[in-house]
Amino acid sequence: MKNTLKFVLLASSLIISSTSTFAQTVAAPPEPIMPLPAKRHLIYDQEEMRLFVHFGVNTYTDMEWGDGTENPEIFQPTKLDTDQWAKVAKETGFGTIVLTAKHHDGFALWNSAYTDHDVGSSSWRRGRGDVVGDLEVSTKKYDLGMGLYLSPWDQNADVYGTDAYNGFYMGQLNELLSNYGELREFWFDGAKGPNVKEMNYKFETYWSMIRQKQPHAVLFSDAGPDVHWIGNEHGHAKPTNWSGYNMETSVGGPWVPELTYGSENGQYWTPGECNVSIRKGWFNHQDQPAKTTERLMEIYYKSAGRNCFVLINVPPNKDGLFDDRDVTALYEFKAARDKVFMTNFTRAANIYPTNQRAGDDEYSPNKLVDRDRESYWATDNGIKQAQIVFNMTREHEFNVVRLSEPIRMGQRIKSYEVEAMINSQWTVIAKGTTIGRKRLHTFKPVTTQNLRLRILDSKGTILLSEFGVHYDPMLPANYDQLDPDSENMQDGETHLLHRTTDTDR
Ligand code: FUL
Repeated sequence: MKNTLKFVLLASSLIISSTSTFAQTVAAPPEPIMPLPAKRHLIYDQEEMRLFVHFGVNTYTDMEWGDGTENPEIFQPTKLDTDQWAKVAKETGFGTIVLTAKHHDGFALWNSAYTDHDVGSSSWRRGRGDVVGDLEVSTKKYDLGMGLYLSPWDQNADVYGTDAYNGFYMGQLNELLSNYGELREFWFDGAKGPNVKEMNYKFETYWSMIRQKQPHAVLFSDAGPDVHWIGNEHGHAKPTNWSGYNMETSVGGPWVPELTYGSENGQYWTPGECNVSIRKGWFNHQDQPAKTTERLMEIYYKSAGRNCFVLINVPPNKDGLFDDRDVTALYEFKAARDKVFMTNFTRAANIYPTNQRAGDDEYSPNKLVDRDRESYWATDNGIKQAQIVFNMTREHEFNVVRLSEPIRMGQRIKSYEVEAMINSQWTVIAKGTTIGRKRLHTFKPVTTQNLRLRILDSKGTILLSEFGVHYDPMLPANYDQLDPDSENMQDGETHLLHRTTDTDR
């Protein structure tokens, strides 16, 4: 109430004191809507994509899951060059590298005081090798973040299955949290083989420990608390995807709708992360090719383009290097993204909204095309339906629409349609139920000069930060049929959770 009054007074004093030529209205800023992201989420939001690296004894046994009986001596990455990983990651658009410091076999890629199943027990670098330490230096050199995966399931630890394992796990966690600088992500994998001892993990305590030491690390698991698994390993989210979450599942727990769709009324800000490997497996197997640029673009549209963070895995080979095939695929994928998103045909359009917050320039619809995701167009309080017409300077052909909400103010838009003027008729070319950090729609190419965005429902006052249309020359006409998780599938068909196991090798 006080604020409103203050802004009314401010606005009228500006009008009164201004000379008649510049009457500028100043609107009270819109209120954020709960829940809101933390700074660690906003860091990930800036990056959008992170690079996953699966490396360990499986690289040498050609397995996907080891069993903890491996001889550490087999680990011999004689040409290990984490600078190569970091350079490629930086140049191809990734913000952080997340390394499997320990996979399910329990082999530690740093010299851990809690186990002999580690790099310290290999003759590689005379037992002084430290892959985590090398990666810390390289990520700093290339101005990247670092994240770590510490598998809860450990097939080597004798104490696994007893409460003592919680102490063991936290001991290892503490080594990683204390000795390798700032971390941006911690990955808690829910996988566990069949017929394995029951284990009562103390996840809440692990998470408290990370909060104390690494407040900027997002914590990933099926249940969040910061980022949650999207429920498949194809790198595909569903078109409806809220960042709100109530953590209705547990780590390694059963499928619940929330895992896939989030919750419109979720209490916590816990967006989905889509994880996928550039190859079939997570670890390097020489016979597996890298995914094509078309496949990687499809993944991008269905992950980053559906309000998800993206984690793409690249598996180093036995030498400790990324294979040329994967490196080439990453550069081609980057070039394809740049080509599509470099040109936004609405950039120079004349834009006419049905409502602009108190007529204030701060909330002008031109903010939609300024390439700044911080600035946004806003309506007056309580407006939940609005339209914007974009008159482009000439006709353009395009097949991608891009929208973003300013998510530091919460996620709010519930229903919208994008229309193109075709043969003098407004024709719907895309529609959606959520936007969030980024929403990309793909469709058969359309040629028009005039577009209309209709926001049909929102949880609160409308705020939108980006709107663009683009042309992707590689987009296949039958795009949706290529997607096993497309919106055309019945929900029930996608409810069986599947994690990669060794039988997928
Ligand atoms: C799964 C694991 O079982 C795979 O080995 C891999 O680490 C993948 C990212 O998560 O749950």
